[in-house]
Amino acid sequence: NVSFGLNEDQLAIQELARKFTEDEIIPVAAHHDRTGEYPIKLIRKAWELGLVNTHIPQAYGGLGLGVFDGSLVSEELAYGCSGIQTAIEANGLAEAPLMVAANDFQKKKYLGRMTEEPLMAAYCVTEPGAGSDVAGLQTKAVKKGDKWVINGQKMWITNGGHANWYFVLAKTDANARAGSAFTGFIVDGNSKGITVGRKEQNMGQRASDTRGITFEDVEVPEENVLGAVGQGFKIAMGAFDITRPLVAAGAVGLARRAMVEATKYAVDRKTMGKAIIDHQAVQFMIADMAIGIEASRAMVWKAGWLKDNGHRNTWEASIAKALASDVAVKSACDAVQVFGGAGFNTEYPVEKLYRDSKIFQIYEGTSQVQRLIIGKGVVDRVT
Ligand code: CO8
Ligand code: FAD
Repeated sequence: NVSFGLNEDQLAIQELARKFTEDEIIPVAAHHDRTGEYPIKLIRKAWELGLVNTHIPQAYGGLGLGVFDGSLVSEELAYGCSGIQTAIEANGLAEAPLMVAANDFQKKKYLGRMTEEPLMAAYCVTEPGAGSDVAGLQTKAVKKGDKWVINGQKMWITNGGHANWYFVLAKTDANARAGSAFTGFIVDGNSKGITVGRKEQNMGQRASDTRGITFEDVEVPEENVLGAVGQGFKIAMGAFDITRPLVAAGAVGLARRAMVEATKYAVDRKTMGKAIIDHQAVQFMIADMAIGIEASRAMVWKAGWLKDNGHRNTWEASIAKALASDVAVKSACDAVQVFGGAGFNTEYPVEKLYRDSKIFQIYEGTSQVQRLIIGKGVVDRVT
């Protein structure tokens, strides 16, 4: 039952996202990039249209879309601005551990409220001292009476300044191996002892809100433990099986925008008696963008299809993420090249794409981390 043809529902959600991008995101993208203003009005509009929290099951008030369908939305939103897309879709990342491991009570309480009002949530794994090395996290949770007490510092947390609740990964057993040393908690944003840091000034995706978050003796009730004590590392990793294809889809959207902008400019701009698109050296840069976009979208769809059909997709999700990120960075870089001097200038759209693209090789697991997973998967498959 493999098909590359989208059904009517998929075409409809893709069209909805495309129209929202054209009408709402593109006109204000440069403003949010320049000012770093959090796009809260836009997020509310997207929420009303059903473009936020797309994968919350219908039982909890959501649309219940799978990873494949979600990837159609991510690509379209990122075409307009991947910073705004990240702000919108970081909710999906925070919700993913709940999709993996929450019980009915937790889903009703924390996923349900996301569909009742336009709230934000955040996924807190990375720390100042450990990002790639999740096993090296230092945040600790200790059981005291009927409560857990969390202490530690998280860093680079998307939506950190706007979150109604956080998914927090903390160490609960200092002596166990990674797979059983950590526990995942849902932490209410208004809990005593949480300090939200300043909004970080990033190179790109400047509409998105990135912060450090400190947890000092933050009490969390037992009912907010996700899955079982000791299962947190696997829950946090399982969440990436859902979200890495979606982040990759965002990278595809950015690359597609770079290709479209570069093509329009190259058709228009003339040198040495012809449009620069007719210089093969220029046209080949654009051809390479198309190759990368088509190949990475196909890989995103495969990784999403596998997940939606109940198969383990960790390996394919990493391939999609690694490939699409590299394609986005190269396409944006070459788009600047196609624009020449104008590509280096803030009046034209491609310098923003170039700055925005870089983070795709870093967040949700760096390109090196993806290759660790891919390499290990190759060895497992071959030997
Ligand atoms: N599912 C279930 N279990 C898993 C998975 C998985 N996908 N992956 C690993 N495990 C299990 C293993 O089987 C193992 O189990 P056991 O101990 O029983 O054998 C256990 O977990 C430990 O696994 P590893 O031995 O492979 O663990 P390592 O310590 O070697 O670490 C990695 C592996 C791959 C290096 C891991 O630490 C990693 O992925 N690091 C990168 C972290 C990362 O991606 N961070 C991203 C943070 S979020 C972010 O950046 C958000 C950006 C904003 C996005 C907004 C959305 C649009
Ligand atoms: P490090 O892990 O210190 O890596 C530094 C360099 O060493 C990288 O090039 C890396 O690839 C390389 N490296 C490390 N280990 C290895 C190895 N074993 N083999 C080969 N190379 C290696 N985190 C969250 O939890 N939630 C969020 O919402 C979130 N949002 C983010 C938003 C932004 C804008 C940014 C910048 C980061 C965000 N992050 C978030 C954190 C992000 O996931 C980490 O920055 C990323 O995983 C890398 O971790 P690090 O910064 O500690 O780099």
